[in-house]
Amino acid sequence: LLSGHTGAPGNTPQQRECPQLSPLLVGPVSVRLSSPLSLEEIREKNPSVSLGGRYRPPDCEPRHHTAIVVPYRNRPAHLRALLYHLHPFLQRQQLHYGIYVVHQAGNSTFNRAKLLNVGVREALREEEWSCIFLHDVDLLPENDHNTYTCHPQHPTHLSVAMDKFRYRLPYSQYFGGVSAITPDQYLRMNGFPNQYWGWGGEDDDIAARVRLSGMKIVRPSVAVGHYKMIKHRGDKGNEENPRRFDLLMRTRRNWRADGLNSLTYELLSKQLEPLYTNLSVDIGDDP
Ligand code: UDH
Ligand code: NGS
Repeated sequence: LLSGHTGAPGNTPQQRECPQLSPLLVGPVSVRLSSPLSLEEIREKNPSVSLGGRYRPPDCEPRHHTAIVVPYRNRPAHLRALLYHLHPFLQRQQLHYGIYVVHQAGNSTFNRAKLLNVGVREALREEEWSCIFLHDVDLLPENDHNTYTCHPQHPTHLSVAMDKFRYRLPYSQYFGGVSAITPDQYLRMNGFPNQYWGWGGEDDDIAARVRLSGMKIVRPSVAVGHYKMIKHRGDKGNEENPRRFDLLMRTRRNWRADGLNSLTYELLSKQLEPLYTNLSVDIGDDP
């Protein structure tokens, strides 16, 4: 009786699948680098977003289930700008999505890749996301044809044309900013390194893992992959990591041993905020 019925009881039975190309897309948009609104006002502008920053298109069955994972500490104004911009952007793409902010608790040296590992694991604990986005808090997509979905075989790098790099790749293997993987791809590359404390190199390590595990990086066109970065200074607690070059020379030897299979952390809290899920986590410190 229930087979084939995907909606919850009481919903209109058996909705039509969303179209391949959303009719709501507008193409290039101009982006505000700071949100004029408070979190409360952003919430009021996004009445269809449910607790924890989740959303499903109201009148079609979504083809894609995307979790956005944001590594985070002490950037409240950037987070507001991102939420202000990203919620409507993702809704225009007719995705089922959720936004997870992974907050590094305490004052230990920042570790972006380890926070991303935590975010992926915790997001997958909650829902069967088909695609996971790794999203810096200060990057705002400028064209909604840059779809927040995954390639079935290969990890995707989305932020191919950032304003600060004069709208092109800074170097051909660049994988920083915004990228995306499926759960299978994530397992295959043993996740991300846990050992990059401080700024730099972790994104290059992740790109190397993609190749070492037999995959390649796919990208949208430069015309569509435009991002604005909110300008800021280097963060306290995220100084340049002097060990990054040594670590990068060892990726080939280390990637099978350091990653998802060696990840340890303590989840301090999980808060379902109106516009995002806040994971506060103790990831330890640079040994
Ligand atoms: N992040 C935080 N808080 C921090 C540090 C980093 O939230 O204190 C997150 C945030 O999502 C950010 C991402 O980690 O977008 C990457 O941070 P980043 O400082 O490596 O990169 P970003 O592109 O800045 O924001 C680069 C300018 C600093 C370069 C200095 C080294 N020469
Ligand atoms: C490379 C870094 C990457 C960084 C990229 C862009 O040199 O982590 O620059 O940096 N790799 C190493 O340091 C080994 S940016 O211009 O955004 O500051 O993402």
